[in-house]
This record gives sequence, C-alpha cells and structure tokens, in this order.
Amino acid sequence: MSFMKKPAVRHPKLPVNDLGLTVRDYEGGMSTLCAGCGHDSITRALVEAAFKLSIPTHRFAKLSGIGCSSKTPAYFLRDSHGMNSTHGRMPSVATGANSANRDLYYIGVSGDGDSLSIGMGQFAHVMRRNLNMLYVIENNGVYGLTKGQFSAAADVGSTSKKGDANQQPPIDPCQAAITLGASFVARSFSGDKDQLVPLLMAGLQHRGFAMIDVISPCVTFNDHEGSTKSYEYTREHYHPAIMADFVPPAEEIMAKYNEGEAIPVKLHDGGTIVLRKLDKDYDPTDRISAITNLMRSQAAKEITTGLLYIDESQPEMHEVNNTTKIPLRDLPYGKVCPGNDVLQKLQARYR
Ligand SMILES: Cc1ncc(C[n+]2csc(CCOP(=O)(O)OP(=O)(O)O)c2C)c(N)n1
Ligand code: SF4
Ligand SMILES: [Mg+2]
Repeated sequence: MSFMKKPAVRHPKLPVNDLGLTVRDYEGGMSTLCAGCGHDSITRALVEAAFKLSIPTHRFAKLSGIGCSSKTPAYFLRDSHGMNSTHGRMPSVATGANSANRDLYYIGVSGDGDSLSIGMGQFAHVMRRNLNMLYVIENNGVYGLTKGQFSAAADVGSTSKKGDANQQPPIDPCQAAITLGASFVARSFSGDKDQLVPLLMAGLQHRGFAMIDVISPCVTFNDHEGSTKSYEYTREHYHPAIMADFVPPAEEIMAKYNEGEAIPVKLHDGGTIVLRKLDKDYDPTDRISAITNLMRSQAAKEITTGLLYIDESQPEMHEVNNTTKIPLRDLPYGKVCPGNDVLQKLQARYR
C-alpha cells in the first residue's frame, strides 16, 4: 500500500462534475508500481469513471486480495472505505460487507493469480450469488508481485521471461463468469481508455455482479516476445465484438437510437448503456452465443473485447435472499434488528 501523498497543487481550471468535485478528488496515493505497468492505466480509468458518474467518494468501498493489482485501491478514491484482504479471499470479504451494507458501490480489484489460481473457488461462488459489485481482474498472465510465475490465465505456449513455455490450458475468466452466473461480463485492455471507462461506468451502475477482465501487461515479467499478454501481442490480436458507451440518466439518448446499429440497454440505476455492434451477429444478451463466440475467438487466438454478456433481469444476492433494504447499521436495535442471538443462529446455518 502506498502512503505517499500526491502534491496538493491543482490546476484552477480543472473541470468539475455535478458535485463540484474535480478528477483529483477521486485519486489516491502515489503509485509504487513499475513505470509502464498496465495496472496504473486501469487505476486512471477507474478514477475517471467514478468522477464522471458524480458519485460522492464516501459511497464507495474498495476491496482487494494480494498482488501488484491488489495494491492499486491505494491509488484511487482516497476518501472511500477499503480493505486489502488476503490472497484470493476478497470475494468473501465483499460478500460480508455487502450483506451488512448494501448502500455502497463496491469495487473489487483482483489479479489473474488472485482470482483464477488461489482464489478460483471464491471467485466462482461470488458470481453464483450475483453479488452486487464491480469486479475488475487486472490480467497480466503472471504473478507479478512474486516475480513472474505463470498464473492460471497464461496461454498454452506462452513463454516466461526465462523462456519456459506454459503447458497447461488457461482459465478464461469471461467464459467462467458467463457460465457461473455473473450478469455483466466484459473484457478490455488497459491501453484502451475509450473502451474501458464506459465499461467501468456501466459495471458500476449494473445491479448484480459485473466482471471486467482487463488485459494489463506486466512490463517487468511478461512484456516480451513469446508472451500472449504483452502490449504488442494484445494490440495485434485485439478484436472488439461490440463497442459500449455509457449514457448517464440525465442525458438525452434518442439521437443515438437513430445511428443504425446501436441498442440501448437501460441499467437499474437509471443510466443507459448503448451497445454498438461491430460483428453483425453479436448479441450480448444471448448467453449461449456469448460463450460460443469466446470459444471461437480463443481458438483463433483473438482477444475479443467489449461488453460480452449482460442480463439485467437476474436477481442479485439481496433480492434472492429477501434481505432488508436498510443497511444493518441503520436498523433500530431491538425493534427491527432482531439482535445478536438471532445473528449467531443465522451464521451457524452457513458453517
Ligand atoms: C496464501 C498465499 N499464498 C501465496 C502468496 C504469495 N503471493 C503474493 S501475490 C501472489 C500472486 C499475485 O498474482 P496476481 O493476482 O496475478 O497479481 P499481479 O501481481 O500479477 O498483479 C502470490 C502467489 C500469498 N501472499 N499468500
Ligand atoms: S511487477 Fe509487473 S505487475 Fe507488478 S508492478 Fe511491476 S509491471 Fe506491474
Ligand atoms: Mg497477475
């Protein structure tokens, strides 16, 4: 975690959002990652997305596991709630926090090792529950923090910095997410802010589990020839299936209907995501074709990006469990809140 403060000096003409805040108000401490790390670009995209949505910073809770990626919540939203948890265990901490207080915007930041290697079990179950959160995987195909071992996202034949080739098949987080119950699944690239920022905004406004897999090259251990997660490889094999543009509730979107190949999808919070089709057959509401498309692009060694799957109708965890709409801290103790004995009995059912 970084405790280095950024200089307080601000340009007097920085634009402000609906709350009168500038983008600097959404930043965090100074990054201690390697210069050029893709994770820092994702941090900047998250700052911009939160700023553009004009959400007060105290309404966010940032959660992460362990890894270079999991350090990044220290670099954005300094005035938000947050917890850097243990390796691969962020989903259960997020589930607990969201159960107690559903009134916050939850941002989970994880790595491919954190989610797909040690944390695969937790990752699977948080999607099955359709927990209401934005979950970002900063995917570089390696364990960056521990010096470049292959993660479960490494492609067959991809080489390490030392030259060894990976032999085990990769886990594709997008295929896993669509199969296991996530209701918003997207893929992007840390170097494509124009695509990533609207996806993050839409993911934050989505009711349910929004998983965004962001290819994020590790310049120190996985940006060489032979890597399939390098800047060069990603740029060469990049294929947007669909372009997503987020339109906040206050903006008129009628003009965008007329441009031809655009479908507006109304999000729960009142915003709209406008999907512009590039592949004429691509329909992100069709689960089976979304999986087929991903398998086809994997076989063709293409990286398909954009919003891959969305289901706005799927109930999220609180709706399934019919839990109170009021955060637990606001329930009057002894009247509406049944107290500690009932909580102990309830928790015993989950052991
Ligand atoms: C229980 C446990 N096992 C192993 C480790 C060592 N460890 C720390 S970070 C990490 C991998 C991180 O990889 P990833 O999630 O892909 O993050 P990146 O650093 O690549 O962003 C490992 C194996 C640990 N901290 N805790
Ligand atoms: S080791 Fe890799 S993932 Fe970690 S900060 Fe450096 S470039 Fe980023
Ligand atoms: Mg990694």
